[in-house]
Amino acid sequence: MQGQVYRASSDSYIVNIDGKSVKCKARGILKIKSDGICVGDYVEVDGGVITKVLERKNKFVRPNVSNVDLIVAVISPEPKPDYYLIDKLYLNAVKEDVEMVIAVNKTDINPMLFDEIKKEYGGLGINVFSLCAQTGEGVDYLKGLVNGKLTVLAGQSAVGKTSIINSAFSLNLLTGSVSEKILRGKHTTTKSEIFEINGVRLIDSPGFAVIDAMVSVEELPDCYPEYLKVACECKFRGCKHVSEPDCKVKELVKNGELSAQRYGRYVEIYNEISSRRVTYEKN
Ligand SMILES: Nc1nc2c(ncn2[C@@H]2O[C@H](COP(=O)(O)OP(=O)(O)OP(=O)(O)O)[C@@H](O)[C@H]2O)c(=O)[nH]1
Ligand SMILES: [Mg+2]
Ligand SMILES: [Zn+2]
Repeated sequence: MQGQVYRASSDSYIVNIDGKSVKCKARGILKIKSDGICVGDYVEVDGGVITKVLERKNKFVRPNVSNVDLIVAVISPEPKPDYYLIDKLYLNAVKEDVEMVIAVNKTDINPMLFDEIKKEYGGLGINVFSLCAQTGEGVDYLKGLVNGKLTVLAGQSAVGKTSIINSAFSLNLLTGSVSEKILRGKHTTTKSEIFEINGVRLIDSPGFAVIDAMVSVEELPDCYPEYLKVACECKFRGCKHVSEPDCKVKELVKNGELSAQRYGRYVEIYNEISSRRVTYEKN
């Protein structure tokens, strides 16, 4: 029999087989493998034991899920958005060829954040929309958007991922609080899980504060659609838009046509990946 993993813990799995939740164990060898079994995996089940993970169409490390059709990056005014995190989430989505949209939650706290995010990411063709899990505003729009697509809500802790799922499905899952003192979220959700009602399938996932860019230095520039579009006008083929002369990207950043902030983060991510590669080579 085949099914899809809806929930995974260290020694057992909930597999959806023909619409029914079946508690399964897994073959030892599958658990030891570094990429193991994750939520979203299609698996072969034999007598309550997962014997095989079928080929994945995509796979992410943060959040640790596979076979998704859409990523909803959830951000909020409190905790403040971490633009590096959004950039990296997006470049991983581009790398895995999965669509990403941005949901700006908690509009009751600061309705202005939406405009800021729209300005930074809307031009890339990313759908940016606002939402308020507290009042339910925008939740129906989200449900329409994700209909028929396995969708993961991803982002920092305490931005309201679980609250959105509670609002969308009238559930009462445990939510955390935004730490008053430092406005940094505590980690409330500890495991990814697929929730499904009437064809809408949302994955709740644990918040994260850091995320690895799953790309090499060579691949990085191509994961920025706005740079890819103009790279043919750079003097050098394969220009990385960092230290090369006569670079179109740098020119457009300078004259304000491309975001200087996003470019600054690009260079940081570029340096981060470059130094990571050196470390790998040393080991
Ligand atoms: N004011 C306001 N608070 C919200 C809204 N959505 C969520 N919150 C609050 O934000 C806090 C964190 O919400 P969670 O849903 O637990 O956040 P999370 O993203 O699931 O966090 P992790 O599970 O730790 O990753 C809770 O106190 C929620 O009540 C909103 O739209 N407005
Ligand atoms: Mg949560
Ligand atoms: Zn260039």
